Amino acid sequence: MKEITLLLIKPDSTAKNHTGAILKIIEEHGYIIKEMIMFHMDREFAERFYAVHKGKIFYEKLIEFMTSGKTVAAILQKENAVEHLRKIVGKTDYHETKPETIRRIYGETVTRNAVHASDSHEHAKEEISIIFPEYKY
Ligand code: 3AN
Repeated sequence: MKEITLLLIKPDSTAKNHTGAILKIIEEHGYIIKEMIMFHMDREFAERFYAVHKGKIFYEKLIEFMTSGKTVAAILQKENAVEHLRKIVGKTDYHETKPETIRRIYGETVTRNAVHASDSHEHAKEEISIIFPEYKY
């Protein structure tokens, strides 16, 4: 079944001009880009997006990083998109991920890990509604 999910290209990647290279990988895997924007998250927005992580040891570092530069957000469509995108993105800590994953190629640290991909249908829907409130399914 065709699904949609959310990809974020994080401030480390946009600052290093990796946006195009990452989107090329995405398109070569057969994803359709349904919507896409580039924006600079302010603190309030980042806190809303990462509300589930509030109180965790890495939270402040995460908010500081996500508000440090521009993010590209894209709604992607493909068969089995949620699970497949997580697979090609790789694990949170890029060190632990397989060599051909996006985080292994473009990530620097566990925080500056190049991209975000929704981890479930429920979260994809929630995250899309924060960034693309007008999006019609
Ligand atoms: P993922 O993006 O792999 O689903 P989440 O949702 O658990 O990971 O965490 C959101 C973001 O928080 C990660 N992409 C990463 O930037 C940061 N993060 C998660 N765990 C850690 C950690 N242990 N140390 C530092 N940053 C972390």
